[in-house]
Amino acid sequence: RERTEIAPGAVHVPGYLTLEQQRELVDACRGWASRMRHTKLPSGGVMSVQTVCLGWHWLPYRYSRTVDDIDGAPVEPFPDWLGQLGRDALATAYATPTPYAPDAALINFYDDAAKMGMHQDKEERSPAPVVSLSIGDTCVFRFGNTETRGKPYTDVELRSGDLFVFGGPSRFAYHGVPKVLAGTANPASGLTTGRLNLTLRETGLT
Ligand code: MD3
Ligand code: FE
Repeated sequence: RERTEIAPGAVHVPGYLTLEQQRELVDACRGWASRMRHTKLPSGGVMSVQTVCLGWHWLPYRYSRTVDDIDGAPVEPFPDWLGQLGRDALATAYATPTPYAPDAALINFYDDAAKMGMHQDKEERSPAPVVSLSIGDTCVFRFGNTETRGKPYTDVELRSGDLFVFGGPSRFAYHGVPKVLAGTANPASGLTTGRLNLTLRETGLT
């Protein structure tokens, strides 16, 4: 199948998920959706994306076993089937079996207006890759460099069913989502509007 390495360790696999797998993931995410929140930033801002976490709760800028910034409830468990999907995704992207034991998922929902600014993901204590799965509306994903928030960067469209893996030298690159392309979702994906992104991570925490 098609695999594009946009930078060392950063591999895009278009159409990785079947429509049936996309619908199953959307259904699972609907079960967690009542816990989706706009994360508050220490700057006083609020993220436009809505997020729910599994396994470990991410808050700026650490992980917790409890939803410390909302109600202190225990974080939802990270299901085994999602770890299996992550291992299959990594093996497909890197075209070689690679040990992978993700213990956290961040599930982000983007409405038409949501964006994510350029940032690095540095809260994990493991060098393992991040697996990203996209469903629903197409977005413009911006993949930058490890030195600065700005140029040089590469813009890539992520469509429903696409897999992206970020490992090796790409693991700590700046990245963001400057735009969601409204109205591009295929209803057969399970989403009629908006974009879902699941990222699987090894936190390296105990
Ligand atoms: C590159 N999410 O949750 S996925 C995030 O589409 C995040 O919701 C975006 O950035 C989204 O932190 C982008 C692609 C992605 C995720 C994690 C990465 C790219 C990454 C970690 C390191 C390098
Ligand atoms: Fe990120």
